Amino acid sequence: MKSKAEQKRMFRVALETKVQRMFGRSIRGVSEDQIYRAMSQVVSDLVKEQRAYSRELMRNHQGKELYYLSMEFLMGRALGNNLINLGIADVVEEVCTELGLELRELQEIEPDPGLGNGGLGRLAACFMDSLASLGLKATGCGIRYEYGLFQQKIVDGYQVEISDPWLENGSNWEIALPEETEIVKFGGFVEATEVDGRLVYEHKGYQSVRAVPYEMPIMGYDSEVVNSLRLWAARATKHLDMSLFGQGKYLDALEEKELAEVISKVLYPDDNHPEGKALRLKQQYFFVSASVQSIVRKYKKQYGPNFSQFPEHVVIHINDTHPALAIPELMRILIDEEGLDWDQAWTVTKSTFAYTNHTIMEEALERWPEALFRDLLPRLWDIVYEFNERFCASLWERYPGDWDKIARMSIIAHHEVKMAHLCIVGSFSVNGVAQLHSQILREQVFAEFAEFYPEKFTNVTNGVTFRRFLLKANPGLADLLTDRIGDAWIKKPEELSQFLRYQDDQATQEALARVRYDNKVALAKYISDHNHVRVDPRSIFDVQIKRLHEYKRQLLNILHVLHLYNRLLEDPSFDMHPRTFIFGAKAAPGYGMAKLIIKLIHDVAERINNDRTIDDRLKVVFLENYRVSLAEAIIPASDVSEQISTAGKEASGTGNMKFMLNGALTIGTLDGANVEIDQAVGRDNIFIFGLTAEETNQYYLDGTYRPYEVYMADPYLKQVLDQLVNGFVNAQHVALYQDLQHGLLHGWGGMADPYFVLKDFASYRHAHEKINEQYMQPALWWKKAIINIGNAGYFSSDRTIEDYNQRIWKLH
Ligand code: 26W
Repeated sequence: MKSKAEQKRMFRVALETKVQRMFGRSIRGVSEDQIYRAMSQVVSDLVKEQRAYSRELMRNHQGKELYYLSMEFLMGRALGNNLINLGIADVVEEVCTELGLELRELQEIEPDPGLGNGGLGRLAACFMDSLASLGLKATGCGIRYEYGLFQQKIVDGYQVEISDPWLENGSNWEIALPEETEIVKFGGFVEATEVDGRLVYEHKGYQSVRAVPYEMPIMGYDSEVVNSLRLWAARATKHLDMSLFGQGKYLDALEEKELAEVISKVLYPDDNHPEGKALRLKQQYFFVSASVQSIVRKYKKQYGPNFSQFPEHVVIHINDTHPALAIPELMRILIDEEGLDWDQAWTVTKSTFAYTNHTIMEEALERWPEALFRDLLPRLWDIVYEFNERFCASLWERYPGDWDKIARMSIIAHHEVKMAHLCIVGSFSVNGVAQLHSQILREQVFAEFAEFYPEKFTNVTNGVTFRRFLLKANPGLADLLTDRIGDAWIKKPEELSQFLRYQDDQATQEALARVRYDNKVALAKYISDHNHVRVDPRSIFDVQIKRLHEYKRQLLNILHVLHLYNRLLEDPSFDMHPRTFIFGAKAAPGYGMAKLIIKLIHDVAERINNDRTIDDRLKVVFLENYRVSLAEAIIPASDVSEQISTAGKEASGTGNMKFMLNGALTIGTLDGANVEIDQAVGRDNIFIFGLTAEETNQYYLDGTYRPYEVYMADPYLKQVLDQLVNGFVNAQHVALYQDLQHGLLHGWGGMADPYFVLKDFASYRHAHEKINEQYMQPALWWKKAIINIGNAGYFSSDRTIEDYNQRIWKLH
């Protein structure tokens, strides 16, 4: 181990040399952007050295390996994380200071790769961190989108989407591996011929696309294992180009190239709502086919062509149904290319895949039209068809004559392929992401499958990485924890419970309050710079950051804010600690209601923030372009975490865990992982309100919910709903929220207020009154904050990965 002084000297020399070699100038003559580029190169060189070392160690590794297939990996910025994992964060910080630079500012230069929409993509990224930190061999497989999730601009209160060319200036964090290119085939037709008494299938007339892998090394914390995130980029096949060129069809060749490369061009910006477009299906098959081909290739190289051992060396995890085509793709390769018969291939396949479901929202369950599927993937269609025939036959044996049941469970029905059914039948394990969610899967959404395959169904509660969301995002709190309980918590999350000893210790409470205050000052500055609104760091920072979706109920939050404003205006004796409500959310570009709610938040903010009569006691801030790096800045500065989805709808939530870990108190429904947070901290340390999942489900079944009656019976609620349409929130455009209000009160043909905003309003209001009272008692509030931090250990993704490994993957 080198001394710190020596490490500093070496890093400084490496950086100065890199600047000279990249830009032909000395470090004094280059811009901050150039220094960032040089520094990321130096750091990525160190990471790659570690990776080479790790690969040497692993060369003769015979154990099982995990492949985590996901259409989304929302990694966030790499520089800071890698500095922490290399153990040189403070060395580099000091070198920067010597050079008159701010490391924090340099980090801000890195584009935040937004290769995901929300929770599902961020979970995959947390898993990559934990897998490497726990020393488990794993590869993430996904798509190298040229454009990540759109960047959000707010113009006159409306969301405007701007493209996100995150690779524009190149990335130092990836390694191109063109020599490991795979070919993916689309379209065409299948010819079956008999050879030596057995059918041989040949795929003809297809178009092929090259899949080129780019690997991002994933370092763990204090671990020798460096894993990879393998992202596939689509490229035109060369020979096709050349033949057209030869015929003088220059433009046709270019068009061909564009058509191929469009596959990995852009991430679909829909969360919980599938786009039934051919391009999306192409994306799915593209990355899945390339991944499975390369997995099989690597297996054969290491273990030879005997596939009976395949499941002992390989487990493939399917992150929601998006990579489901991996199942028939493995069948195809084993049968068509490796010469196995159906039964042999099926024995291997059904022991290889595990599937996680991430949502019960009906509209999010993927289904592909038969015609589209068949035309684009003719060989896979045959396989899925056969697969379904055999599955239905086994259902028939178990439920003879029950045609309705068989039709409901069938993989292909009404000319659609149901991807969730394909996953359940083709995997050895199916799991939900929180206790309640897994229970709903077993008892409702997939009840008939759980009866047929009881042994497949299980739960693994989500978790988050403490390295990024505490150590990196909140160094003040990390230092305080380490000072009190040592630093074992960084690798052993259960150690956080030691902090519970300090719950009544005044000095610790005050230290925690100071850390929070400093973080709030920093966020207040960000808000002042970006929103031109002054917020008081002594006010309660009450935060809701997540995708905008009706079921997540940002609407409930903003209606309640409007209610507080009414109280401040009308009741001079209304006793309220000053509050700052902070929102961050992107809406899917095609989701009109979500976009209208963003506009509503801005209209309410405009009115409240400009009202001098309320003495700055209430502020509303919408932070533009919510993304991972912004989450890292907001969460450590939050006092209250809003987790207020309609009970039964949020599969888990992971933001809730990040806030708890940083000592914010949750106001939430008994939904998703909130249920388990409630169990962990106890009802005194969380603000629970609203209908339960059982109650909302009962209403859905019996149809007795009457929001209009709730509205008529609650004058506070009636007031805010009336203000939506009487010009109070937007005097210029009085009709803007008429449809929204009508939908809540009467519905639009379907159910009125299907997310129970009105029904839960009163109990939400009361929960907020409790927050107000308790915040004004610091000894009580900070004790609760410590109890939240001390009980957060269970919600580490290290624990989640250990659960997956014990119950499902069985990696050695
Ligand atoms: C194809 C359209 C589409 C896109 C994304 C359908 C469904 C999705 C995801 C399943 C949505 C998602 O991100 N789900 C979230 O997953 C998190 C990680 O498990 C959970 O914490 C969230 O509750 C869940 O909404």
